[in-house]
Amino acid sequence: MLSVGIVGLPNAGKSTLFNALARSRLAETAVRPFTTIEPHEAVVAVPDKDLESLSKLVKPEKTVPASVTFIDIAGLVKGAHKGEGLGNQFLAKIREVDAIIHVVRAFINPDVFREESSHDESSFEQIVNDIEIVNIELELGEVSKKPVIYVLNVDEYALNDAKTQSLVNRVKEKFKEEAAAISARLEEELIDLEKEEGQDYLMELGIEKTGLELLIQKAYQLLDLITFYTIKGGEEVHAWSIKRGASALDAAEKVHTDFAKNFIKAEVVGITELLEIGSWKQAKDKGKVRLEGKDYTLQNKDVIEFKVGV
Ligand SMILES: Nc1nc2c(ncn2[C@@H]2O[C@H](COP(=O)(O)OP(=O)(O)OP(=O)(O)O)[C@@H](O)[C@H]2O)c(=O)[nH]1
Ligand SMILES: [Mg+2]
Repeated sequence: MLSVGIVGLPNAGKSTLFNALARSRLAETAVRPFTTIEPHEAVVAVPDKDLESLSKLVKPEKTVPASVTFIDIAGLVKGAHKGEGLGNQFLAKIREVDAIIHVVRAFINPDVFREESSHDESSFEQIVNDIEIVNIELELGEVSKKPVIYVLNVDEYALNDAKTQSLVNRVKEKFKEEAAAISARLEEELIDLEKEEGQDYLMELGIEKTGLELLIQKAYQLLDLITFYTIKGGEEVHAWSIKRGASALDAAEKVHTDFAKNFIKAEVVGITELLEIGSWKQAKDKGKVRLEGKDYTLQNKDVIEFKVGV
């Protein structure tokens, strides 16, 4: 399963973002630094409208979304790799993840303690300074180079600012990695709202995607992942993530090791086509369900039924 570690300086808003992603206040957040001591993990369902549509069409007993594990750790400070602060204990955790979300403080809140706050809290220089402190610790802590998404944690009113957009672009350019602006606190507030209420609220603010949607999308792009679906003869609709370029056999392996061992054929149809036609049976009758062998290269959003021997 895809795992993503959340890193950053103390008080950057890591736990706030983590709670928002988990849609639950699992981690304590506070104005003091080093609030997080023990790492928290949450398994979060990947939002997927196509999966919802597929589930409506198949009406299975169970629908299982693809999932991502997010890990929230203690803030990293200068010297963390040699034991300063708390973060060093958790560098080991970060070594294991597939990708990193690096939260950078770009909100303005004098109540929230900040070390080395030189001038404008959301200036490019301050942001670069903060990022470099953490990056040096990751490097010295021997966290191997892995995909990073820089998340500028901004105040909600600044989300759609030209200034924020420019900061995001400059961070992307400077660090040659993905970057996005999110308001962790705003996202955290969504926990208390019904899904639709939350969507309306975001729309009013001119925000198209939730932080979760945005970050998962970026993580998939960075890790070059695609999605495929299995329907288990109509019993269970399941979404899976897999590396682009994976074969039908790789997919079978992911679903069940026995499937790979006893693989005969894969029945495959693209989800858009299946949804248009309206049922698996009709798709088969119309000859739209293809029979593919082990070497077939999976396409994003393929729906697959494995034919296995015993
Ligand atoms: N104004 C504003 N405050 C925020 C935002 N995000 C987080 N905060 C506040 O900043 C403080 C620190 O947030 P946390 O999520 O606890 O930060 P953390 O990075 O997990 O901190 P440690 O666990 O101590 O390293 C809390 O009081 C949050 O409410 C934001 O987008 N805007
Ligand atoms: Mg925290």
